Amino acid sequence: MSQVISLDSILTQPASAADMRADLSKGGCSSSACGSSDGPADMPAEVWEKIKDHPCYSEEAHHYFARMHVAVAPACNIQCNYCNRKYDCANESRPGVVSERLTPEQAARKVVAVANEVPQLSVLGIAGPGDSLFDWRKTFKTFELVEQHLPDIKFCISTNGLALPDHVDEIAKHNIDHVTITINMVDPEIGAQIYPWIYHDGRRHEGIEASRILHERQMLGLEMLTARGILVKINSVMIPGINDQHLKVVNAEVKKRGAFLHNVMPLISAAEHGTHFGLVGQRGPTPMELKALQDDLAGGANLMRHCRQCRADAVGLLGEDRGQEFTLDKLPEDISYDPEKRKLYRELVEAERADHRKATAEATEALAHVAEPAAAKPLLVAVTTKGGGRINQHFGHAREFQVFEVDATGVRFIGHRRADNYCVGGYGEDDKLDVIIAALEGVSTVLTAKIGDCPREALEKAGLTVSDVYAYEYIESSIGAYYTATVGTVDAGRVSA
Ligand code: CLF
Ligand code: SF4
Repeated sequence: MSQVISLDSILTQPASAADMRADLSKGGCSSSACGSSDGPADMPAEVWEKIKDHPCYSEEAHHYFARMHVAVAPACNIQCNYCNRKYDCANESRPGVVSERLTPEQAARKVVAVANEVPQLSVLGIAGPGDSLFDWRKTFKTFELVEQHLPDIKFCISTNGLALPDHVDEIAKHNIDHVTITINMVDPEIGAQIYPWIYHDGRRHEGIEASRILHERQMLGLEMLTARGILVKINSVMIPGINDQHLKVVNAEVKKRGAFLHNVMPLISAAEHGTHFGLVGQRGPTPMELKALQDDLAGGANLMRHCRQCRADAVGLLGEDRGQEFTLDKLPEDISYDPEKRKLYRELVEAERADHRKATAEATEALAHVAEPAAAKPLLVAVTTKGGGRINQHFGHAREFQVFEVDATGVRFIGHRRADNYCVGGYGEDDKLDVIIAALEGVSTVLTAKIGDCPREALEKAGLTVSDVYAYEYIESSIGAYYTATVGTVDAGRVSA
């Protein structure tokens, strides 16, 4: 077992650079692995350079780097059936969440304040609360102000794509290397079930005509961006019975046009959100339905599986929510940027990542020698983590589980399970455990840093294996070691399909 070295020391202490280095040298960082599907060996160096610190574009980076969103662009030019205009753009935010609206000047001040306090911050995203490119003046003004203060932050935007072809030059001018387009269909007949209207060329369009225009503009915008080498991620909302099977066609079409990643997100729909889909009872997919579709998409455009459907005012690592620490009323009067802590954090992360990758490679090599029974199915293993790629979170503090698939070919990250997606009833402790057990459908094992006797017994009674012997180890090598030690002995009743 390795000792914990932790980037935690940087993140939790107002330590001097010298203190941080001393802490690192005490280290003892050892093995385990990173489950990143694509690393520096899988792509041209210039592409890796663009994504290596982007928590959404690199699965590996999401263990170490944070993003923040600023809500500067309130206007929108379309209507999605999963959106309620009272809240923020549901194409890039959890539905039903409203953020603090900011002017570009307020946003720039907030970004500097967050950069001083959160050394993991690597990306500033503008994703609404309406459409970042329909409200383009405020979006580009914000980037212009931020780039004067923070030369070492990446810019990212998310858009529905309708106005995109008009702004590709401006996107390139501001060095926005990452653009997300939400594309839910390439067939306007399906689109008509998702979009009741759009506003384009000075007038409102409805029905199939609206979806046809949206589709053509989305494809044109995608082609224009990829022609300039800008990395494009496609978000698609999976809506069972409407576009779930169709997303295979979407995946093929966006791959053909050079999309870098495809992120299939589950529809989150509830009557209290006041959306059309919520009110008519349109359900979202179950975790296993989402996984089945993602498995079907293997071999197409590369999939992003670690999206957390962020809050609209998200600040922090994906899945973490520090937005409330940085509301306007809490920002200091005088803010000037101090790059030192961020610089040091990046140096330490580089070393940690190299160690993590080495451990992953060793774990994969060890798995290749496992005497796996011929009929063995991959196992799904859930872990609790608060970042850094380690099993370093107490079960009782976990608001989500990261889920990995393991077999003799390796350990693969396949997604996360948020217990709160299932929170529809009262919340006694027992209710919470029931919710968690339901969220872990298909999972056979939970690896955690620590767990009390009561939840351990409840999970075991539900057929799950629970272990804390890999506490503070890297995730992937722990799962590899667990698999090597137990293959062939896991209860087939909880083995995933
Ligand atoms: Fe924000 Fe989106 Fe940029 Fe990331 S989020 S604008 S690409 S910096 Fe990321 Fe959040 Fe998923 Fe979006 S986890 S909802 S994919
Ligand atoms: Fe809502 Fe975003 Fe759709 Fe506009 S693009 S209607 S803000 S979900």
